[in-house]
Amino acid sequence: MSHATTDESVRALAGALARARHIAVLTGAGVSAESGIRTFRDTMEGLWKEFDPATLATPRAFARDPGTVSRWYDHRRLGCLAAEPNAAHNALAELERRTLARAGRFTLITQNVDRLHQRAGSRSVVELHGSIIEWRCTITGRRTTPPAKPLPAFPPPSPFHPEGLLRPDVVWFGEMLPESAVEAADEAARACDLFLSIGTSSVVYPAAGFIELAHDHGARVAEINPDATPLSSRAAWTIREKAGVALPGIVAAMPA
Ligand code: BV8
Repeated sequence: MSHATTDESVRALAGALARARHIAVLTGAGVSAESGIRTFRDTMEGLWKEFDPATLATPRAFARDPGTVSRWYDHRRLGCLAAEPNAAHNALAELERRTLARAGRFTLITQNVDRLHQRAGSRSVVELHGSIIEWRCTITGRRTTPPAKPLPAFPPPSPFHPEGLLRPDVVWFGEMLPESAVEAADEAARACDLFLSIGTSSVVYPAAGFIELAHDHGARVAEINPDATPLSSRAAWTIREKAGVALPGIVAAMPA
């Protein structure tokens, strides 16, 4: 991997993006950081200092203390609803439009649960870890989109079943990912010729595995992240920049 300067990497990546047959993107919490949504790293250092993962983002935690867990998730849900897509989300939506306009393929795979990609206009969003904006009944599995105000009670009773509760429609640690999302991500990682890994610490699986899968199937990988990750070595380009700075610059550097 060359130690090109950021400008050289941005120009080279912009050229590759303009020519790619199929672009796949994996985003993590770093893409929403500039919208004011704390990343898992921050949240972990923050909230997880008092709590460990097992007390917040697992089915066992919810079963043991549904009030605390649903209160935390409702707090985060309201934060996501109050946030706005940032320049990174908008640049990815623009990149998708340009790729489709030249009959290329574009797949946006996200680990984020905040739905900001969709609000920025991205069309092909594969949500590996579900969505915090929707909640579902613990008995019937039926979904609802609560209004943009605090839930009325904790834990929230389900409107669909007398013994049910509402839980966030996210994938907790230890839970399977939605099969359709895994299939779509797997197909895109195998088929793409260019894979962008943006704003993820690349430690959670199977999500991070799609970076390796794309690389092993001959795609060129670009990593856009201020910090290195355990998968940085797979990247042909590493752009050590914030996503909200790097992505608009890359789109602007693309040949018209
Ligand atoms: C599964 C939704 C299989 C919920 C999330 C041991 C015990 C138990 C499980 C495991 C284990 N070992 C491995 C596992 C599997 C486990 C796992 O991978 N654990 C890790 C911690 C080791 N995975 C699972 O459990 C998955 N399920 O494997 O099931 C199974 C099940 C049943 C039976 C048989 C098999 C489910 C994982 C999904 C968990 N849910 N989110 C919620 O939101 O509360 S994970 C959550 O954290 C995110 O979605 C994301 O995936 C993950 C990491 O977060 P990131 O997005 O990467 O963000 P992070 O904060 O970590 O990093 C931010 C990055 O951005 C940093 O690199 C930073 O430098 C950068 N950054 C910061 N600012 C910017 C920036 N970049 C750009 N611009 C900026 N401005």
